[in-house]
Amino acid sequence: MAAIRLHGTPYSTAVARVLTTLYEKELEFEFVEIDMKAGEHKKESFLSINPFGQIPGFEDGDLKLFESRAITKYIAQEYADKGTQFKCGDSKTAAIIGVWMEVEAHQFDPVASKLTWELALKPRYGLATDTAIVEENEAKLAKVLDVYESRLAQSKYLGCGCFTLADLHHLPCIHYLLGTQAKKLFDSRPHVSAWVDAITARPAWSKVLALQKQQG
Ligand SMILES: N[C@@H](CCC(=O)N[C@@H](CS)C(=O)NCC(=O)O)C(=O)O
Repeated sequence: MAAIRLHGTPYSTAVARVLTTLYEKELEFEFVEIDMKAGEHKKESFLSINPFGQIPGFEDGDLKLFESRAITKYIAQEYADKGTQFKCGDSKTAAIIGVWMEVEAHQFDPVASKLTWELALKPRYGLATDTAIVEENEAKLAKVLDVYESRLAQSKYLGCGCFTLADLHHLPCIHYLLGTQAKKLFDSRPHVSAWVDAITARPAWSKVLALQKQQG
């Protein structure tokens, strides 16, 4: 059994965030597919990893973790000498990277996740999109992306001049939204658009997409 085990489905945005990090770090790991339709994430064996019954669940030897962003931070620290470094500069730069990780979690994700659900996932499940929710959240996302546009006019990536977790954490929702009408919000902002091109071109992200395809 591999020391690192990631439980989930690669289609989940939270799981894809962790998968991308593992691929960026070039780590060996076992992917344990969780059948959510069968309610496997609510069964005792999985609840011993994540008591909230949500994917991802993560194990590294005796260590059990949940919450995707806490897992990616652990991987980046524990395996600092492997693969992508995810950092540049001094402690002040690290603090700025930290700010943009919080921005992703508290400004971008709540809005992007609602749009992902309404525009990308509901249609897949044959559910009707709520246009009022879409309108409200597209307006909110536009405001968030205006801030990103000014930031990215000064810095190639959000936290600093190199790719870090602050950028990586955005990938799964951005990927879903690029397949929807919300794509226009990214395309219409030149610096945001160049940043989206740079982060979605990462080989680690292609590996996540390949795993999604493989799982059907
Ligand atoms: N904040 C959590 C969110 C985890 C989450 O919402 N997972 C979803 C899939 S993306 C899930 O397990 N949903 C099923 C449920 O809540 O029962 C993280 O980042 O890990």
